[in-house]
Amino acid sequence: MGKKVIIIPTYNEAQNIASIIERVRVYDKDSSILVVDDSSPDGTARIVTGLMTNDSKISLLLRKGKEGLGKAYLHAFKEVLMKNETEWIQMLDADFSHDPKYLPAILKASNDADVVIGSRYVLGGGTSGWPFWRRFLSKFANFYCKVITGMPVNDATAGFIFMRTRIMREAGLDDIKSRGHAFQVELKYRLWKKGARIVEIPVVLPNRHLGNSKMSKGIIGEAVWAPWKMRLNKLI
Ligand SMILES: Nc1nc2c(ncn2[C@@H]2O[C@H](COP(=O)(O)OP(=O)(O)OP(=O)(O)O)[C@@H](O)[C@H]2O)c(=O)[nH]1
Ligand SMILES: [Mg+2]
Repeated sequence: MGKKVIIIPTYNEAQNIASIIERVRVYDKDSSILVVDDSSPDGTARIVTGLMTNDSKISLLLRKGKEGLGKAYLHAFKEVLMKNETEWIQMLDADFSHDPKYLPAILKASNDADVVIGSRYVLGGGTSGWPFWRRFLSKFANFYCKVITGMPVNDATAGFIFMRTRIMREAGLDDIKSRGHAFQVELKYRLWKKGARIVEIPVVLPNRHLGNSKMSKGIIGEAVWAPWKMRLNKLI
């Protein structure tokens, strides 16, 4: 297998970033790790710079200010794809929702796939410690997405994704305008439309360990409209 890069977007994850990277290294010793930080006021980037002195495969993409998860990822994708040496990209949240213990299973599943999703909504997957409203919202959003887009993915809003860069290059990802959960849907949708073989493996997502949620009414509203926008823009 060629080179892999694990991208970790951060906004105010000073309490999590060192320990999540440490846990990634338990399961994956060789991948590069790229932290994309939107100039978190809590000094997340400073911690990453410190970690870089001991692990030469860690790097930091420091952005000017908070622009949302989607923009941060697109910026990071661009940097990685530009260099043309990476075969796979893994997306991973800093807040311990995406447990690195699943990385070996994801890698195994990638043999016959272009996209591997760590999925809550396949047999054996789920959430733990999520409040009722959050579980409801997530399940509803995924059902809704599947019906409107016709994409055969059970967890379209998942952010725990492993993708082949070859197919990412073809998918016109720079045109994605969505920023929050809708970003995750549109990303998968564009890859699927380019013929990506998508595999879902079960993962259990706990609620974030420490720090504050960035979930907002705006992000939910955007997710409600996103599948329709995709349809109107003739993406569907
Ligand atoms: N660079 C960057 N990272 C972000 C931004 N918003 C969120 N993130 C990071 O993206 C990941 C997912 O964001 P979360 O805040 O956990 O969003 P969520 O999982 O929907 O909600 P909670 O787990 O309830 O907080 C985390 O690692 C965040 O630090 C942003 O605007 N810029
Ligand atoms: Mg989270």
